[in-house]
Amino acid sequence: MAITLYDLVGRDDRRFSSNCCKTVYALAHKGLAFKTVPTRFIDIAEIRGGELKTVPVIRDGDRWVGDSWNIAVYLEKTYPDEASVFGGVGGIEHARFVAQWNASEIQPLVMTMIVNDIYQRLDPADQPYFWESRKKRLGRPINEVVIGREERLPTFRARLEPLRRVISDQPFLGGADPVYSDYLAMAPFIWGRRMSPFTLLESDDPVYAWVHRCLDLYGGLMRHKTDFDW
Ligand SMILES: N[C@@H](CCC(=O)N[C@@H](CS)C(=O)NCC(=O)O)C(=O)O
Repeated sequence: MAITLYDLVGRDDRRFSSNCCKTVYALAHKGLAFKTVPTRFIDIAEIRGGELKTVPVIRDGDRWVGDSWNIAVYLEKTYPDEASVFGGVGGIEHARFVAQWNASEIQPLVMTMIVNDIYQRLDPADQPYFWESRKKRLGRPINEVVIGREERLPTFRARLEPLRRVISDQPFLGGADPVYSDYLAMAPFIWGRRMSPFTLLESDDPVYAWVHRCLDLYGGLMRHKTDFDW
């Protein structure tokens, strides 16, 4: 039976969650059949009686797993005969580093640049919740948070330097083939391209070429007709 993924959705079926896309990649990497349930922020409380507060969430038969990292680990343990999403023994420790680098250096900075664009592309029923919750989280109204984003771009691009150096020498962080670290590092770019016209990368940046290599994976699974073209 196919695995079910509760996948965050905005307007026009934009599947924009930086965390859900990690799970989509992990499922595709393992070649597992899955179907998605488009889920707005306001729908999350209805998943399993409100027990799970964030997406992604998967249901695999009678097993429910929440949190993108837990899901990747679950899939790796439950489906050991399929391709290793972490690239084999030891890969999980490396992926942990990439996850933390992304969570501390990259994701929050991208948020300050695109949060208002996200708001504009949400289902209208989600907008009041998003506005208030992000205002509380970020300490200011989100239209103020994005002010000065052009000035923050050089800092953002400089923070990509460790990634840039590695993927200039090899196609993926995993080497010749992608691994979960690639999907972790890709997540902010999928988020950005899906919700924001703000160009995070120049087309001559090696990171741009890597982003497009990752977008081409699994038959272009992560390309969507509504994506911004950068
Ligand atoms: N650590 C979690 C974080 C998940 C997370 O924050 N998901 C967001 C969507 S990307 C969410 O569901 N937010 C719910 C909310 O803000 O109410 C994971 O990686 O799965």
